Amino acid sequence: RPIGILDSGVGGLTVVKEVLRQLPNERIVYIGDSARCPYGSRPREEIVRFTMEMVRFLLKFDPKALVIACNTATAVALDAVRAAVPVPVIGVIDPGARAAIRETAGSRIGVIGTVQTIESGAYAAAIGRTRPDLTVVGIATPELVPLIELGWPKEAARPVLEASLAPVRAAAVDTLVLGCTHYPLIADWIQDVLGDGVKLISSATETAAELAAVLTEAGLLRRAPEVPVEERLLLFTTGDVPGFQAIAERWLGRAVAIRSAVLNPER
Ligand code: DGN
Repeated sequence: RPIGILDSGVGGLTVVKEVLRQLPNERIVYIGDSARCPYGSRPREEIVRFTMEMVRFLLKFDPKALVIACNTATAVALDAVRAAVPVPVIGVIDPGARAAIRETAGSRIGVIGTVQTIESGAYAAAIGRTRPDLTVVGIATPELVPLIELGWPKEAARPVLEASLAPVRAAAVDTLVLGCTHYPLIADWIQDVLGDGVKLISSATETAAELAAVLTEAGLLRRAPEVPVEERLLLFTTGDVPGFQAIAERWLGRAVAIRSAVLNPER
């Protein structure tokens, strides 16, 4: 049985890459809802509905676990998904919060993400549960998702990045959580703008580690010999296939086939 992974678009590929690396025997089915991306500024009810449509799509592959590789969907819909499916469901916010706590050297952690992720206060809550002494500064940077989805070149993106990240600079944080799974795709551009004094945190590594722990605990880890990536990775998008493929191949560093998916509200 595969692991089902979902995102509003290409961002969850940052988690896919880590799962491929940490769990080399597992099969993955991925769906990115690029046709309706970004989710981050949509009403909560709509995010839950769209997320459940992706969950139903993935359930047809009989997954043994689901990963919500989208901060927005994790912040808004994690509980609804957990209540609806009979398999373990892993989100990206608790793993990202843990990584930030481990890495921070000072007392101020920044989080950038979509409007819904920041407004939900989910990172502040997750960090505050173990480290109430830390200050968490949340800054919504929704402008970054469309430029990543559309594969903008660095020169065009630079002025947008400068403007979006100005409040992060002003907040004087030593650690910054990339609280949107799209952002690691441009982590080096973000680091360029902020300088080396700010440590960037992606939840992908920690999320894959949590998935490994959950599967091990449940006795569901696949022990079979390693399978070539082409045979264990099934990627679907609801949007433009060539655009998705270009980003996927650049990020995963290999040729991949992309399939087109239609999400149905009923089934
Ligand atoms: N990749 C998604 C996230 O982590 O929040 C969001 C992108 C979006 O839909 N705006």
